[in-house]
Amino acid sequence: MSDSSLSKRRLTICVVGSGGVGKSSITLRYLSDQFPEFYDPTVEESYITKVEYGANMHDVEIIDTAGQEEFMSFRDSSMAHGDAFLALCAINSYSSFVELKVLREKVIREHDGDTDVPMVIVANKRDLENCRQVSVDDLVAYCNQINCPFMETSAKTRLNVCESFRLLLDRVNLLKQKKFYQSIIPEESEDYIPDHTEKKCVIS
Ligand SMILES: Nc1nc2c(ncn2[C@@H]2O[C@H](COP(=O)(O)OP(=O)(O)OP(=O)(O)O)[C@@H](O)[C@H]2O)c(=O)[nH]1
Ligand SMILES: [Mg+2]
Repeated sequence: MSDSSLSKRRLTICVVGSGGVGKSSITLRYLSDQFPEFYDPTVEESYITKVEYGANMHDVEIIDTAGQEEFMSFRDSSMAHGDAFLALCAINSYSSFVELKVLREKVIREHDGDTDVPMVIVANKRDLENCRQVSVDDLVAYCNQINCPFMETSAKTRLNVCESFRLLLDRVNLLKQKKFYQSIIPEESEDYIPDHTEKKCVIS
């Protein structure tokens, strides 16, 4: 896969979702392979890292946003500046799934109605299967409806943590290519070849 459509400038990834779904845990697991058992609500944390993608290293900023109500103003300003979004819910919390849908709409509004803003839906805490409230069917139906890939993860066991960030970079790359081709070949043109290769969803 070509990495040429990942921009040379820094890519900003926002990790969003309601309070306690595991945004900080998945970020720390990805960046330093740590898992904090305790819960310390985040105001906002930002990390700069380099990520290998394709043949090159890319500068990436990861913003671990707030989920708690009292810190929402920080989150909203970060959402407006994010290039790509890991949108989390936790499989043991149906309300976090409902909140995720609201958050996605908010991200789209912040990006001038662009439904192609790069996003991966992440259903975290997969290790808590016995307490599951969000079914795979619910997730598949929603992600097919919004044409967005998803993964089930566990920050605790490491399941699919790196893979979900990687999937988001793939998504950034794919959507940039799509926008580029749409800009040079209008959809009504007979030469336009729709991309049917997009993955609709990914099940762990
Ligand atoms: N069992 C299990 N617990 C998890 C997992 N991910 C996070 N947790 C726990 O869930 C709690 C909240 O995790 P955080 O990562 O702080 O959640 P957050 O989304 O950053 O919360 P806010 O910053 O308040 O929005 C902590 O006690 C974590 O240890 C997971 O995959 N499995
Ligand atoms: Mg946090």
